[in-house]
Amino acid sequence: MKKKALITGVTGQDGSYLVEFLLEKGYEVHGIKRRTSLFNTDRIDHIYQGPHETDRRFILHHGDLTDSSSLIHIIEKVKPDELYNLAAQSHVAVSFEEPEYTANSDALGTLRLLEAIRILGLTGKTRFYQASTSELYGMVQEIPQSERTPFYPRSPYAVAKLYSYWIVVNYREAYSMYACNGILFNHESPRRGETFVTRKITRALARIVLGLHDCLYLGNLNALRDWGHARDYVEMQWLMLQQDRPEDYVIATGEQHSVRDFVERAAGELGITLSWSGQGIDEVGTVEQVDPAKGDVRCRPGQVIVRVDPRYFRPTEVETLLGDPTKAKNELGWQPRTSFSELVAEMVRADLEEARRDELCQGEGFQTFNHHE
Ligand code: NDP
Ligand code: GDR
Repeated sequence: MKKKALITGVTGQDGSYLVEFLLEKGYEVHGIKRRTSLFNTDRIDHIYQGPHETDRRFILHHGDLTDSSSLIHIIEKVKPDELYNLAAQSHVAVSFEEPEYTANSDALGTLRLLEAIRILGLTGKTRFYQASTSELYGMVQEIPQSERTPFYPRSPYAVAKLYSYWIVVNYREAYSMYACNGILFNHESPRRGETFVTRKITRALARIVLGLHDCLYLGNLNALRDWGHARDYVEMQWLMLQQDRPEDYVIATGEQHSVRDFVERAAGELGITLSWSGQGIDEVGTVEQVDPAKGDVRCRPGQVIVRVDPRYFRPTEVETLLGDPTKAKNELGWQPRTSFSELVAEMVRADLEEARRDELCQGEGFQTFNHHE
């Protein structure tokens, strides 16, 4: 019998890599996608199987974390062996603007799924993975952060995720469910949403190099993050559900870089050496040198291509995150495969390709749109 997995957030960055991974492992994969007025399946279109195909192993259902009835119906129909809860309003800055919706989906959504499993009598069958986050550490209490580090959330997003973390622990203890938290540190890829800082940087710089855009506006350049590759991290999500006992694990690289480092590295990939001047909100990044060996770079030395815009500052910031993945290394055999420089290079390559496509379209008289929020 094929194992069945159900993924919430299947249209997101992690969801798309996890589907690929589970299909490769021979699973029948079900995904919950929410209704939107435009298609939201860009990241999974390459593996989509239409309702009229035979032997479908990837099936999508309409549902929403804020709607218990949809969740109960889908879980009853699928009766999954494994349920991965990846859906969330996942943008920290947006959670300050939409705190109630964030709590509804990111906190109560998890409760709804756990209750559905319980109501349907599946506590002994369905293993549950919760997408917990390094944002739980917020104002960090120790460096690096491990499974034993106390939490101090600093955003409505992180507070909602804190509820989910504890309700998973509670259902595990109260009902003997196989339920666990993956406390994942930031992970990125060419499929990262365009408004998270890494993708915003690689996308904007690729366009600046081709002369399609002038300047990249960022918030806190000093924030420190532990960035890994999403493709590596989804494998750990699966492994956490294959153990004898359910436990919570930190997944991180154990290496830290600032937002400024990320900008410099991405610029370097594109053939630009940047220099920084000014302080605080007046800090700017200027093109110092252009490497002709990198091909067609259309910026010139002296051009300011990075500026700080306080609109991207958060009311409460998480200044520094650095994970200690020792437990996952010892118990799950975790070893990140992609280095920081490989991650940046892969993202830059993909965004340069996209920018070139836009350039071609513009050359043919088509309009392209370019949001950098
Ligand atoms: P994305 O933002 O790329 O994807 C989020 C997914 O959730 C999308 O499929 C989105 O649908 C869906 N979604 C949002 N709201 C609802 C809702 N109310 N009902 C149903 N589906 C909904 O996130 P990532 O893939 O990057 O992250 C996956 C999970 O891991 C998230 O829970 C995130 O909070 C958490 N996390 C992420 C980390 C990271 O660095 N990426 C680190 C630690 C935790 P749509 O496509 O329609 O928007
Ligand atoms: P984060 O990711 O908040 O860590 O949450 P994000 O990429 O949004 O921010 C990382 C850091 O960069 C700083 N920053 C900016 N951020 C954005 N988005 N835009 C900017 O212009 C900008 N300038 C500076 C931020 O202030 C922050 O310090 C991500 C999400 O995927 C969460 O869902 C997940 O839980 C955590 O990672 C781990």
